[in-house]
Amino acid sequence: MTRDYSKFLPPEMRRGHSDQNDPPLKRLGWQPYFAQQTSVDELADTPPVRIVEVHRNALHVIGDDIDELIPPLSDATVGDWVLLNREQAQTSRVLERKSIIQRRAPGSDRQIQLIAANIDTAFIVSSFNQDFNVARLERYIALALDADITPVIILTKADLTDTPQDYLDQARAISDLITVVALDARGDEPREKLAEWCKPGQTVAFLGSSGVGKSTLTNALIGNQLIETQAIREDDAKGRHTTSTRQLHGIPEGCMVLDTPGMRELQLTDAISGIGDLFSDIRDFANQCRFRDCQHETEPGCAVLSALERGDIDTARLKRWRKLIAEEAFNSANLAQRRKKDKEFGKMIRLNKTKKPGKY
Ligand SMILES: Nc1nc2c(ncn2[C@@H]2O[C@H](COP(=O)(O)OP(=O)(O)OP(=O)(O)O)[C@@H](O)[C@H]2O)c(=O)[nH]1
Ligand SMILES: [Mg+2]
Ligand SMILES: [Zn+2]
Repeated sequence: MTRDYSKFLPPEMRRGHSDQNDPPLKRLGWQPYFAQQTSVDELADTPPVRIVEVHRNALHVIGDDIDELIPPLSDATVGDWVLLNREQAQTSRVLERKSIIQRRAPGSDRQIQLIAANIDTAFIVSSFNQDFNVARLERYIALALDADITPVIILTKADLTDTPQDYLDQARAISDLITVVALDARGDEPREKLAEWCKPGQTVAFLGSSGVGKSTLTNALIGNQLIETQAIREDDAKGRHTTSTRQLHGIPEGCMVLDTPGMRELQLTDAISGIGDLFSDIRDFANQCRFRDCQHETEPGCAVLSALERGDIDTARLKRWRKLIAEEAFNSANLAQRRKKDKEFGKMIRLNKTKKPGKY
């Protein structure tokens, strides 16, 4: 059967078809950004499918009336949109990403790990307990901002604390631009409080340490207890790394939700603009330093040190900024070195495909 995909195209590309409310592809997160990369004919030949999970030897893809496993595609990750070639699945085209979340993988090999593609909102989850850590929240936020993804801070286990205000004040002080939501992840609260971001056609992801309630939140949005959750350790409030795969789930609202495994470590790489956006006040001072390569340590004419002396920058915040900048520079330099080496050996640089053009 030949399907009519033109209803998924932006209005100017449609061939006189009327709109339908939340067509299946829209519920999977299909947006004009993807439609504009293709044509009605191409869509008819190679239907769009979304990667909802990456298995060791296969990709689980879902589309309009499609739900199957296909062979792996190089560099494709969960959240990617693929134009599925049914005769030769390996030649299927991965559409250009609207956003990509990536980190430097833990361990010594410094590989880039793709976490998810085409996420609109990153719910950065922590709890009203020992997990709460401003520096860690800032890392996730910088990562999201760098990828042009809206970060939202979610603090779970509001039902278990008697002293929410201190945590809330700290979370709100991170940035005026970022919303902080406090809730009990179980029950109806997530659905009500996260509705603003979970609209039809949107894709949201839960990120954060193990045990903060990412799967509990996903279950709350799905409306059942599909995903396994597990109590945290009582002594240090650490989670037990219950979730081990990144999986996209459709929810009744017509939005896609990504549950992710708790990250032990989030190392930033190629995220300088995200760090700058989060610490824009410090960046603005740094731009006024006399020397372009000012390290803001002892240099004359350092606008950052002057601002610190005047009390315009908080010492702890400056320290966190320095640490992130240094780490990012180290990881990115390492990455650049590896890329160069790869090039010398004439290898394909697989990473190039993962970023939007013009972002290097
Ligand atoms: N009381 C209460 N318990 C919660 C809340 N959110 C999560 N929990 C509990 O915390 C434990 C850990 O929740 P999970 O949803 O498994 O945490 P996770 O972030 O998915 O953890 P990983 O899969 O290990 O990364 C479970 O026992 C949940 O029931 C909350 O808001 N209030
Ligand atoms: Mg989980
Ligand atoms: Zn300086």
